[in-house]
Amino acid sequence: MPHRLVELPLLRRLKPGLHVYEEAALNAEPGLALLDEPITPVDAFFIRNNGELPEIGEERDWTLTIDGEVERPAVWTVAGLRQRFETVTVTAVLECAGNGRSQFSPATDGLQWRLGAVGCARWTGVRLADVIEHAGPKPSAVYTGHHAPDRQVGKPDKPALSRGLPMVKALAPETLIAFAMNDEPLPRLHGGPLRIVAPGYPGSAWQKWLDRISLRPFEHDGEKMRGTDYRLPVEPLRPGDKLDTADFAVITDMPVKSLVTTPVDGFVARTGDRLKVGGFAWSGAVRLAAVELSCDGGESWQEVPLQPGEGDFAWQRFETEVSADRAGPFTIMTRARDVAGNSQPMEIAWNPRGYCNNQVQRVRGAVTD
Ligand SMILES: Nc1nc2c(c(=O)[nH]1)N[C@H]1C(S)=C(S)[C@@H](COP(=O)(O)O)O[C@H]1N2
Ligand SMILES: [Mo]
Repeated sequence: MPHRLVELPLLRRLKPGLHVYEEAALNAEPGLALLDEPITPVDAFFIRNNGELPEIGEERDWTLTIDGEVERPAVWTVAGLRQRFETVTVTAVLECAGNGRSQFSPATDGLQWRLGAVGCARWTGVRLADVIEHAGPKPSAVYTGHHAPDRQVGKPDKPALSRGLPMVKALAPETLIAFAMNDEPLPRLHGGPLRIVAPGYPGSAWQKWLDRISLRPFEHDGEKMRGTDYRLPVEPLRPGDKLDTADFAVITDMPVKSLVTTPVDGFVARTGDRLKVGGFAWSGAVRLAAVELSCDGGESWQEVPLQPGEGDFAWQRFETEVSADRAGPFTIMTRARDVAGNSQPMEIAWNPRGYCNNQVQRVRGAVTD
């Protein structure tokens, strides 16, 4: 039976509010109103698959192998990991590198995500660093390679995705092998029994259904790690420019960004109303400095207080009111800035695969008399 016939009803039951893409692989995202919570509920969290959902048996039969450039290769069960290593919880934003790709002009190949391929959850597991240290990494190890049993649609011998992390991120205290999401066992759709959690890195680095970690003596070259996959040009490129993959670098820390989750596009307010504006801001590695809001097309910006987040990798809430004082179209924009001075651009620099769109969002509505 084609996988999709089984997967689609499951997704509709577990995540009824999501928009499902017409694709062979199962991909779905929520409307922004569903993201109006500090911790994104599982039933509102986007789903991204590069291949078919794998058959996953019982959790007690799941094993994770660590091998490659290590002194002591090992095979772990989920229970074994829990028993041997400290359990930690990290609240972190998970965002697909292709989130917002539909806004690129000219359009690029790839899933035409709107702005909902992002969420913030509590991830619980063991530190990837502890598991690596236990295996005794050799000095030759510079990168991890992550493996999972999912395969490209209709190609049972081709892995769907096998990405990895530079050693410095693999050993960072926030990077986990997670077995729980929002205090529930990690759902199968989100990679249960085990997935990588790499806070601040693009979703592609968060390998789902993790069953093998191989330490590599060079940048991992697994599926979707090569060519221009999940890479940005080092120097800006224009549409039509000749591509040399030597001039591309793997996306690591995601850029600073903000998202208005209330109101949403198409809102209607009455003149004289005080309109509640709320949303979130986040940034991959560099801490947030501020969020500003503009209701006059970017002529003037006003700083909006940021509420504290649940740790360094969670998104931070902002909430304010604006007055709808004149009838007509009304556009709300927010712009986040990090402590290094990077701001969201009004228009994103085009790149050939449509990654990392953090351009200022326009929420368009109307004010009526
Ligand atoms: N095994 C496996 N892991 C994967 C993927 C995949 O296709 N296969 N997709 C990646 C991408 S591109 C993203 S954005 C995130 C999405 O995680 P989610 O489906 O839990 O939201 O998973 C990542 N991990
Ligand atoms: Mo992704």
